[in-house]
Amino acid sequence: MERTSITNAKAKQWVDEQVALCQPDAVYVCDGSQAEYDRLMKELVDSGLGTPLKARKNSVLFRSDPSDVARVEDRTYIASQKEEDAGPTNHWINPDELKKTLSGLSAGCMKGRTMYVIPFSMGPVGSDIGKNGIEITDSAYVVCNMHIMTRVGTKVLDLINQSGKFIPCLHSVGKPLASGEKDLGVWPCAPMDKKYIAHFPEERAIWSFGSGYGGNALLGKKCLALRIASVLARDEGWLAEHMLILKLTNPEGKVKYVTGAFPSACGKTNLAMLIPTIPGWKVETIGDDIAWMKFGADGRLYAINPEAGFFGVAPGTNNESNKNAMESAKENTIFTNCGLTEDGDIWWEGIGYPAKGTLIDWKGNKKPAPAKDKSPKGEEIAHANARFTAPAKQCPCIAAEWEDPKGVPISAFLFGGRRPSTIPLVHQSRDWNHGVFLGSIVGSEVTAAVISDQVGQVRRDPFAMLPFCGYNMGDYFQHWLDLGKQSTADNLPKIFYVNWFRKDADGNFIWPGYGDNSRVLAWIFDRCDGKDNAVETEIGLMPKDGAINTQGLNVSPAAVKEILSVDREGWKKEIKDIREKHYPKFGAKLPPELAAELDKLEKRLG
Ligand code: SAT
Ligand code: MN
Repeated sequence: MERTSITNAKAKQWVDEQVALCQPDAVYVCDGSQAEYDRLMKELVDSGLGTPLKARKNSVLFRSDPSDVARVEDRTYIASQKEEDAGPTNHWINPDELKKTLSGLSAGCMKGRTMYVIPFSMGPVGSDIGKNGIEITDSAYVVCNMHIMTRVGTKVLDLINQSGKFIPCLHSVGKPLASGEKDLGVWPCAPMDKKYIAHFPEERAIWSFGSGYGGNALLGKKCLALRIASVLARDEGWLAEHMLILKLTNPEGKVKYVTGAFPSACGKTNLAMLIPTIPGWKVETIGDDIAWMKFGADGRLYAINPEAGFFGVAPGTNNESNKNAMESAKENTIFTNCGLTEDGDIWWEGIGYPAKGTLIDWKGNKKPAPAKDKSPKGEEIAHANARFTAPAKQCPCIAAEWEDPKGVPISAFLFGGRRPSTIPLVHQSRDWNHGVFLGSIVGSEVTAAVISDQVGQVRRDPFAMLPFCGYNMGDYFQHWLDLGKQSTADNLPKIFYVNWFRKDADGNFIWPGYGDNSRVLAWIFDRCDGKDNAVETEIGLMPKDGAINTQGLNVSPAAVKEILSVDREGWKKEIKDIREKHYPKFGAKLPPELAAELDKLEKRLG
C-alpha cells in the first residue's frame, strides 16, 4: 500500500525506532489524499466506530469513551531537564524517568493495529513562519482529523526528506489488540492513570499515550503549535499564542487584523466568524484558535494561522450564535460526541431548534428528544465538549489571504475570559508593559474543554496559555516584555482586555455578545486608527461616552454604563488576589516590570 516513502535518514531512523517499540501489524505512510481520507473513513465506519450521517454529505459521527472527552491537564507534562524550566503552572516529570515510563507502556502498544505515519505542516506548506512535523498514530480517526486540521501529504514529506527538519510526535491510543481481537465499535483508549500527554521541550518532541480525543491526540494542535512552539518562539524571538486571528473592515473599506487570546470554549470561534450587527462593518476569519507571529522587516508583527481546520465546540453553536461555523460544518465534517437524530443528522443542545422523535445521545443510548433546545444537567444529548472538525476553507467568511505564507500584520491583541464581575466590557492598556500586565492577570471560569473539578470556578489563565505554555510562565512574561523592545510603539499591536461575560445580580449575561461584539471591535479598530474616542481611567483607556455604537442594541443604557465603568471595589479585590495568590506563584521569575504595573494600578485606584 505504501505509495510515499521516507528517505531522510533521521526521519527513517525515528520511525524505525517507534516501529520496533510499538510493534504494529502494519506501517502506512500517509499521502494526504482525498482517496486516503475516504478509505480510512470507510474503515472506521465499517468497524462500527463511525456513523455516517445521512443528512450531511461526507460527514461522520463518532462517540468517544465516556472517560475520554476532553484535554487531560492533570496528565499533561512538560518534561524539561530542570523542573524550574517547566515552572509553577505545568506538571513536571524528569524526562528520563518519563521516557522510561512511556517506553514501558508503549512496548507492543500497537499490536493488532496499523501504525500511520503522518507528515504534516503547521502553516502553509513552506511558509517561513510554519513548521513541519511527523505524527505517528495508531488511530485512523486521528489521521482523518489531522487531514482536516493540518496540511498532510507528500509535499510536506518532500520538505522533511530534503531538510531532515521535523518535530517528532508519537501517539498511541494505548489499547493493543490481542490476536483476533477487534474494537467492535468501542472507542479505544487507556485508563486515566495510564494517559500521558508528554512534551520534551529541549528535544522538541511530543509523546502522547492513552487518549484519542482532541488536543490530547491531534498533536499538531495544542502540543506542537502551542506547547513546543512556545519554546521555539522564546528561543527564536517570535510568538506562538492561543489566539484567533480576524480581519476587520470598516465602512470606508479600511482593513485591520486583530488577534485575541481567550481560554478554551470562551467563544474564540464565534468571535473569529462573527457577523456584525452594526452596518458597514465586516469580519472575516484567518484563524480561530492559534496564531504564530513574527516581526517583518517593517517592524510589524505578522501572524499566520498554523491550522487548516476548526475543532469547534458544538453545543451552543447555531445560526444565531455562529452561522458561519454552521455553514463550515455543513459537509465533509467529523462530529464527535454529538447526538444523532432519526433522520441521520447531528443534534446538540443550543443548536437552535428542538429535535424530533428519538435521539441517540453521545453515550450511544436512545433518548426521547428533549422538549426544548436544551436538556437538564447531566442528561445532555451531546457532551458539553462535543466538537466538529471542519475544513477552514469551507467557512463562508474565510479571508482570501488566510493562507498567505507571510502572514497578516496585526494591529491589536485582545485578551479576555469569562468574568462574571469586575472586568469591564473593554479597556485598553496604556502601553506595551501595561498590556503584558493585563495578559498576565487574565482569569476565566473553567469550561468543559478540560476534564477538571474546577469547572465553573474562576481561575487565572495568563494569556489564555495556562495549559499551553511549554516553559516557565515567568520566563514567558519576560519574553513578552522583551518583544516589546524589538519594535516601536507605533508598530506594535495595541493591547485590549475585553469581557463579554459580565452577569447581573440574577446571573444573566448583561452583554448580548456574538454579533454585538462588533460594537467593541469597531471601537478597537478606531483606537488603532488614531481616533480620539477614549478617556483615561485608573485601569487604562476606556470608551468615551457614546464612543461605543449602541444603536439598535437591546441593553439598557444603565447596564451599558455599568459594564463600561470602573468597578473600584472589584478591582481592589482583584489586586489583592493577584498580589497574594497569583503573582507569588512565579517567585523570582516574576518580572519586576509586572510587579511595578500592579503597584501603579493600586496607587491609581487610591
Ligand atoms: O481539545 S483541544 O485542546 O483541541 C480544544 C481546546 O481545549 O481548545
Ligand atoms: Mn483552544
